[in-house]
Amino acid sequence: MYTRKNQRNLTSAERRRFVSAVLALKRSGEYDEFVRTHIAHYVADGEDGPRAAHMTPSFFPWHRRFLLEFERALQRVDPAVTVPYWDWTADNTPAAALWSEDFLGGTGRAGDLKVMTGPFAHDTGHWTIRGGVTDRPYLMRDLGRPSAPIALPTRDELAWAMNEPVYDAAPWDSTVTSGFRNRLEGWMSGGVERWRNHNRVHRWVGGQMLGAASPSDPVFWLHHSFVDLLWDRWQRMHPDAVYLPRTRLGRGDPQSGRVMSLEEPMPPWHVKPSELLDHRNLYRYEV
Ligand SMILES: [Cu+2]
Repeated sequence: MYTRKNQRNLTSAERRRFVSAVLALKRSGEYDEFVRTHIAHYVADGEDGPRAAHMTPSFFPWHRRFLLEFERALQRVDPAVTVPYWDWTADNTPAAALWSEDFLGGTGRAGDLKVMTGPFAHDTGHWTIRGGVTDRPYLMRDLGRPSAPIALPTRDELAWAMNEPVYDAAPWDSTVTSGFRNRLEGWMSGGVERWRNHNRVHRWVGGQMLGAASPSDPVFWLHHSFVDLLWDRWQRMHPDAVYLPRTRLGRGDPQSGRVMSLEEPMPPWHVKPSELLDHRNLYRYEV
């Protein structure tokens, strides 16, 4: 049992140890394996094949397991390290300590968006990006997208997702407008409001966070740690709510075999959503 802390409460020693463990995984090549796994399971609505990770009910359990795998890898380097979370409704500007030089570093420079500060700046020699969706070897960010500013999700926008009492709904993809899952994952149609909550955060950071190679930016883990916390909080707010779909979809359903119901194993770990509904035997969130 261990605790995931709010990143704003980490001591400077805890920050240093988190950063060192991440850099160790990068050196060993394990970090890039995580990026590759995320890319391999990024299957959109319009593509063929099972959709375990995105635009799908198992968005939450898939990422819970993905974070656990990453956290176990970090803990093999340093058993005291856990994945902190970033509450983007509170620490919602590029001036937040999250982006300081001794933690994740800051935004990218004008022009090529190359990150120039902090431990993950390419010029340190410790953070070369491989196998991503762009051929740029350096980490890029565009915090807040100054050329066409967007804001991080507000508490009201988050509440719009959290107050939704039903977990998910047909057609179980990016087009569904009701249900907690897509209101938090954030695929909505139309205009600047198109990206909600989780997706809006990816947009706000910019750079590699925009695409399937998003774990190339270590902030990915802090963002998804908060998303994982929110799933937990939603379950407590709605104690009678259940994961949906409950049972395998019928053969006539266009999503049959493409989305995972409660007892259908998710690639690549062959673990069922039902096995990931509760994390409290493994870790807790500091509140
Ligand atoms: Cu993802």
